[in-house]
Amino acid sequence: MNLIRVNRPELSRRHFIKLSGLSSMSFLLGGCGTPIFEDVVGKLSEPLNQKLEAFILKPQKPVPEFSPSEIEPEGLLINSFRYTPIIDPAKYRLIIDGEVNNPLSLSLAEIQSLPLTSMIIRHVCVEGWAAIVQWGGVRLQEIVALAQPKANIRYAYFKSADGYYSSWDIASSLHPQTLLVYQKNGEPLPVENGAPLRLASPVKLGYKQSKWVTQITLVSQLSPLRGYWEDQGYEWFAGL
Ligand SMILES: Nc1nc2c(c(=O)[nH]1)N[C@H]1C(S)=C(S)[C@@H](COP(=O)(O)O)O[C@H]1N2
Ligand SMILES: [Mo]
Repeated sequence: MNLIRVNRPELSRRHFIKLSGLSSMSFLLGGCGTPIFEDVVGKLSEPLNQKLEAFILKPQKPVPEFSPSEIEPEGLLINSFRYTPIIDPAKYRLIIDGEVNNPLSLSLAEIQSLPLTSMIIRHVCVEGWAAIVQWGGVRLQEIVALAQPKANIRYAYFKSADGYYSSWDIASSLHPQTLLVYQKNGEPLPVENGAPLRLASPVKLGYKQSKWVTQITLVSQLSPLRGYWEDQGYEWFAGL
């Protein structure tokens, strides 16, 4: 496996682009000639690359966020289908593999050296509750670009330490507010909420927001297994 070491303490954008060997933009332009973007941005009438260029230069519409006073500190209920896995942060690695040129195995320190993004969004669980939460972490698009995905990737699989799994369309995965987070409401992410690293995004329902993520696999095809709840009849796209 061709591992890269992310430089500490700081990985600048420029360095990041150099490391990944291509800019995120060229990656997107090269990687998006696939129907999944039609699913998300509507039927493409213009030539594909022109449309995609516009799509990237005017990135996916940001979801409006809430103000700090609207955070509901007690609102986020713990919802785990099984046990809470205890992960030693010092030994933790996030694997990024699949149809990529540069498979990665990142430590928590490496992930935390990437630019920190914070957002206040509503978490919505299909079981009938919601909560406004502040999340802090790294944009998933940064990490995906570091792995240098092949041009045909269309889906991301997320594997969790408790046996949970889910899959996302690539457009939602690359949304600027789709984060891998290690902070909740300004504090280190509690273990029950998915520490050391979980997904958080305002574009998907709660069951898509995998906790204790240990592996992200980028693929061009979905396998018959699409997600823990999804395989029991819950909607796969589960957009908000
Ligand atoms: N690994 C894992 N991730 C998971 C779950 C789970 O059981 N295991 N539950 C999902 C569901 S249904 C919801 S609503 C949210 C709940 O997140 P929370 O427990 O931090 O509130 O996590 C999602 N991610
Ligand atoms: Mo949920």
